[in-house]
Amino acid sequence: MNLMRIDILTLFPAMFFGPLQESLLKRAQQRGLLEIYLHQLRDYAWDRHQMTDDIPYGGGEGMVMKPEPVFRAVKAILGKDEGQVILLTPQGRTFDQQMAQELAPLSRVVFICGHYGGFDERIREGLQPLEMSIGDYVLTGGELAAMVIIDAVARWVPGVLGTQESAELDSHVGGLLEGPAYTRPVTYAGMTAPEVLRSGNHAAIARWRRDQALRRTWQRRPDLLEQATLDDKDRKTLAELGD
Ligand code: 6GU
Repeated sequence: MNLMRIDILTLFPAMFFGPLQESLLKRAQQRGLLEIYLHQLRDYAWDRHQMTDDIPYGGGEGMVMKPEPVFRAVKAILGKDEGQVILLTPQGRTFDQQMAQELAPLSRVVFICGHYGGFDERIREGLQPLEMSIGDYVLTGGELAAMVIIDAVARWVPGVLGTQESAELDSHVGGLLEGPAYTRPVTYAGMTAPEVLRSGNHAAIARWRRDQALRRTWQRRPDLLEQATLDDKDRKTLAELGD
């Protein structure tokens, strides 16, 4: 079985309490598929004031995360074990679905969340972490980014999703957005669910869904079509959309 152990180093462990203890991530931990440990970075700051940040050499705005507490913490967390260290920073590689699937098979990951004006550069030199961002906007710290990444990765740890949920069919998997979905009743407020979905013709349903996914992607995220795997029928659908 592929158990994933995640350690999170942060000044604000309480930020994680809600998201990690509900829904899918809660169930994954209860089933033993995922182990998540929170570590208070301040516990590894040994000076009298337990300082984790300090003013930047050369002057300027913002405080810089000090190296010693981070190195001590990572050493204590990993011991002799191997683990992928991930540094959350707006300067990192932008996280996407492919990265989520690549991280899922790892057995140990350590997330380092920073605040203030960034990390002392020696943290990068010494730990050689993977640096990750979740998008082109600035957050107050790495915590929310770590939660987003953990959630997206956990869905790909075998056994985490139930049979009701299928990771493969979701938006962004296979490079397309999902098309529209319907449930009962057949007609609501004069709007009727498509006949084909109620036809029982599985081949026709699959083709309709594929065409709708192509249409939605073409309308909303045409950039994704350049990377998507398309066959001749898909290209025919797209050609008709362009007419
Ligand atoms: Cl990982 N950190 C911060 N502070 N802001 C971000 C981010 C990370 N990703 C996007 N914005």
